[in-house]
Amino acid sequence: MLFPQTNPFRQMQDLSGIWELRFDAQESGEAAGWAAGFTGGRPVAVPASWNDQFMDAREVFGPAWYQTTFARPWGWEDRRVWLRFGSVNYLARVWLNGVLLGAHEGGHLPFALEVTGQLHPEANLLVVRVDGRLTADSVPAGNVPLALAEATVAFNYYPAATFDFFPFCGIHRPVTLVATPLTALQDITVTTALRGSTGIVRVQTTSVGDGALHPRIRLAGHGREFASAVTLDDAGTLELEVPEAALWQPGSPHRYDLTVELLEGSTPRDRYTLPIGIRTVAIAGDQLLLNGRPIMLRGFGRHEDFPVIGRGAAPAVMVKDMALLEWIGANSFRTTHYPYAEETMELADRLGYLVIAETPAVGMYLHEAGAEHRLDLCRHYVEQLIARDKNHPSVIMWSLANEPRSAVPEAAPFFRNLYDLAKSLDATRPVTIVSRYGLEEESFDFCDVVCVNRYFGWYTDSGQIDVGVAHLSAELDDLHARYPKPVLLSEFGADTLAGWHAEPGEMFSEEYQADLLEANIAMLHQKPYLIGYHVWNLCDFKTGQGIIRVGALNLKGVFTRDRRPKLAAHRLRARWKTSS
Ligand code: BDP
Repeated sequence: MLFPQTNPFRQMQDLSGIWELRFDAQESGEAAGWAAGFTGGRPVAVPASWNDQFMDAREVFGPAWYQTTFARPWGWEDRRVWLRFGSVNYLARVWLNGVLLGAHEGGHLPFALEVTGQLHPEANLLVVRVDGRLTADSVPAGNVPLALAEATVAFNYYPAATFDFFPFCGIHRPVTLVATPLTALQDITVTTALRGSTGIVRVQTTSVGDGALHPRIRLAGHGREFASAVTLDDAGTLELEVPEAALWQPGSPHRYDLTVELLEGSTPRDRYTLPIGIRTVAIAGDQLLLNGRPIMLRGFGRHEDFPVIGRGAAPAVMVKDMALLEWIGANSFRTTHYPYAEETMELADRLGYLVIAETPAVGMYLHEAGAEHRLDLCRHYVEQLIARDKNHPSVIMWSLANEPRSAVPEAAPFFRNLYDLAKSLDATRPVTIVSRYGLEEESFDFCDVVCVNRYFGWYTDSGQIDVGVAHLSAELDDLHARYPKPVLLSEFGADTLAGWHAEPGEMFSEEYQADLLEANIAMLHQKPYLIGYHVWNLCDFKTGQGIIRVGALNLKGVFTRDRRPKLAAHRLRARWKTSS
């Protein structure tokens, strides 16, 4: 479903605010009729994780029941109406006025439930049951026996997870009531190409309702307007040309407004305006090309994570993180380890950051029961992620997974399946997985880019930056020899306690982190096949409790959790603001 927008044909109402929440430890809520409304709720903010809003709920993962009431907006009685959830982590079941509307599995991706004709003029009761308990066959998984998760004792977290971040849960992104005409645009797919200096914009649309309506497009921007589109095929693909196109790229992220109208004769019945960027992405030999020119990615892995709100969408934090990227001179980030809020993707488009968009398949292990469900879910994530983010010029690559436990024969066919699916849905972008294994990652045989996470000088070669750099250098060369493709160092870094100093640097000091990053970057710039590097992490972030996580935090941020720079941030800035 298209991201909600307001214009003379479309309206929306944001249901964010203070809702009511009741935990259901006995799982008796459904039998007790809570779906039709419950008493004894406590106030809770939506969107936000519930875990840090209370003193008694940090390690409560559900089930929990949310409810709120709303009136039908004026004039909506003859409209097609949807309830759209930006994301709910992890399982959601939704009732409107006591009637079950639907269910959804998986955090971080939106879902919409149609409620046309079901709204009362005044009081409507919306109830959502959220279950954040992860299981062995959920993706990501939780509560996996240690041996199966291939975790070491050091990575044995409470609460148990197969990944290194806190398993926040709740209604994490806005809940929106959306109204469209009965016959409405349902989806728009835009791809762009270049013929010399002429931009080629191709647009496909789908609609719901009366099939007799037809789409018309126009493009406006940079003082010009383009309306003469040609129809390319039976599927109704429209194409228009933009001579001397202003291209989208970091530093000058030019965009055009693409307006799609659904016409009855010549009368518009629906309209949607999408800001688009004209740009191309390609792999050529060992290089990543943006608009035909090699580009080097410098940036970060990140998290949606902030005190109190947990993983909840917070526009001020999104804007702040973009400001940090700008200040430090980064040009890219990966949406580690799940799709980020749609508002963040829009900011990346607007401000000109290159994004590797990742599915929620983090830390997945593949050799146990539940394989079929896991594959179905991962396919669903790939489909939903591409459907959601395909029109963002900022997205230059799809990452199918982060650090799957892929040293098993099932792994390569599993990821081949997902790779083929991603390519069939979007032939315009490279597809990859991010590996902890390197040479043994058989999926690199077919992935377009080799992405590895490496912690020499930290988990191995601890305290010895130079030894770690030499090991990484040799390993990258081996990797490229085995898989002759572009290589991205997708994570490297060191935990660092802000305010802790040592000269010469030693582990956990600000000097050590700064020196480790600098020494690695100097080496990386000598590798002709390297298309970039992402420091782990932009900011410190919350994890489960464990002996390697002081204060239940991963401290590899170059900024603290409250976004203050460590020494490494200043050093990166000095490097990135003056060179590439
Ligand atoms: C990598 C993971 C990342 C962790 C990081 C670390 O991809 O999620 O947070 O290690 O240990 O393996 O800091």
